[in-house]
Amino acid sequence: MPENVAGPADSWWSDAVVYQIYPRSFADSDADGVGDLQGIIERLDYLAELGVDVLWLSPVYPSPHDDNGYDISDYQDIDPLFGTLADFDRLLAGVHERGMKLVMDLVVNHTSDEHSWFTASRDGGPGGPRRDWYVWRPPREGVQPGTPGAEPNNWGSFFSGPAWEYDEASGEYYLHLFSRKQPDLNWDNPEVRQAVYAMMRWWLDRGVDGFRMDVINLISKVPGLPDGPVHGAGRHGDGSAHYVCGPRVHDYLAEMHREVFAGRTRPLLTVGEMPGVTVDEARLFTDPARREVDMVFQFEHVGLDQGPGGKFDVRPLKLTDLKASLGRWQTGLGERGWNSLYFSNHDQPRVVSRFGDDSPAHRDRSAKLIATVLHLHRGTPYVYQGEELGMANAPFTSIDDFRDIESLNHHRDQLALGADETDVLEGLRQRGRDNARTPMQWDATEHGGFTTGTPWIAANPDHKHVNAEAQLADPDSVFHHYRRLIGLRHTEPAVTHGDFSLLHPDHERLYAFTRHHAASATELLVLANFGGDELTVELPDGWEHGDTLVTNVPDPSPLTGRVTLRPWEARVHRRRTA
Ligand code: TEU
Repeated sequence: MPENVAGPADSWWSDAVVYQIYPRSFADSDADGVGDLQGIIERLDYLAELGVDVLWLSPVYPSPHDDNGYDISDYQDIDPLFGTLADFDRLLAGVHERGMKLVMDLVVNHTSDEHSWFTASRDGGPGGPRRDWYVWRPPREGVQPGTPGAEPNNWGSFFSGPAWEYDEASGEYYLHLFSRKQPDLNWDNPEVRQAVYAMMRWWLDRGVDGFRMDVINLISKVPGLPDGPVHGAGRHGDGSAHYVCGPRVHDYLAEMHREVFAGRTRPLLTVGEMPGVTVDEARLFTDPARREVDMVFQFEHVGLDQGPGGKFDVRPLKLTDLKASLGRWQTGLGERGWNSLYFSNHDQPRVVSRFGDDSPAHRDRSAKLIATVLHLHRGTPYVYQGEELGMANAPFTSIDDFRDIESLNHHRDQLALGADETDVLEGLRQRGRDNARTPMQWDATEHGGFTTGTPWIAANPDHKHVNAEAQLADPDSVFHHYRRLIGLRHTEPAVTHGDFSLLHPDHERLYAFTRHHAASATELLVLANFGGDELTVELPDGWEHGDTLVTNVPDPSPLTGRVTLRPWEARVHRRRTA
């Protein structure tokens, strides 16, 4: 590590915990059925009690909400649905008063098609102003424009269908990796980059503490935009090799760092959401000497329980796969890189339903186990709203229960291809993003105390017994388990700095690893029984004198040579190594 660059483990965020708020579903203060900034302000003391250090706010900018705000029509204002800039300033002040920081969601791979940049680009036609701010291309030679197959290449969108939309007025197509209302910006155009940097500086000057950068590794596309391979029966090609971690992405992030962050002395956080990023690439992105981003959100571990048909082709998780994947990232980023640690966010199903057991018998204990395993890894943990309560997937029954464009488009396209609706709905029920977007469950009243109006999406009926009010009052709740884990990260150096070693990698139920921190002569041992039956484990030598830091059962068996773990039991032990 060069002298003048602190290593990741010495940075302020290395022992921080980030809490993600999806404002639309967090707390509604004006009874319109949608969460808002005032609702968040009223819940800041709850977040301070949990002990988190940073809040990450999903987008609250003006938007047509085609993708729930990830389609931005004005980067420097607040959507009236959520409040005003004055409300935002009050929220920021409230966050800072409580010693927390706030990072914004930066969505600049694409804008909304209602952003003034895009309307100027589209309406000005070829050669018009801002035309080159987006990716416009003529139809494929020899095919009738506007008909299937006339798109400039065969790329599919993340949200089903082609990644191109035809503009009849100009006879050209524009690229959209996501919805047709999310046109991709042309990052090869320096005017685009400078406009983004100016906007980012504006938010930093307003006092925000950094950014979570949406699909930031997709901003550089391979020149020529070549076709991708077609997998299976799909008509569209997989263009990912031509835009995931594209040719100039490192140049652009280094330029962004110089133009936006260099010279700012207060602590800031940048995290790049990077679908498809590999460990080797992440080491480059997060190496402090390269001054690109502080950490990345990678997707390897949340793609292990799907088949070749993609995220809705649900397959059972093999724990050995999860252990191998997270272990690869623990050791692969080494001393110079840094991990974001997450299982949940607004795009993922509820982790207690996915990796745990959300039945009444095992829900709380499996939720605590999952949290223990994640928070004892090396990296910065992210808690997604409601995860700290063990909120579970919702009992969606029909397509009318869903709101997410990804799910609605998938349902429409699969049925058009002749798929069985029962199968399609089962995939959506298990993996749909709406599972994470049902209202935050504050109490047992109607709609979980989220709103006194009609919520934009139905609250999970289990809010009657799974809610913040009940858990704040119960010292053995999932909430207080998360609070203890977060507290441990703030007090136990081995949690942040300890070297990671996986134990029993081939065991199909046991998740066990150590964290050794020579500087504090401490070693931690994490044992987790990922299953509904008892499990007996041979302890490594020398742990009989260790102490117990964390447990999710009232009376863990003694630390002798063999330990019996109850169903979904997790424990953390500590011993001195010198
Ligand atoms: O997500 C990008 C992304 O990789 C996920 O959307 C995932 O690919 C998708 O859920 C398909 O499985 C970011 C945001 O987190 C997401 O909410 C937005 O929809 C997307 O970008 C476009 O902005």
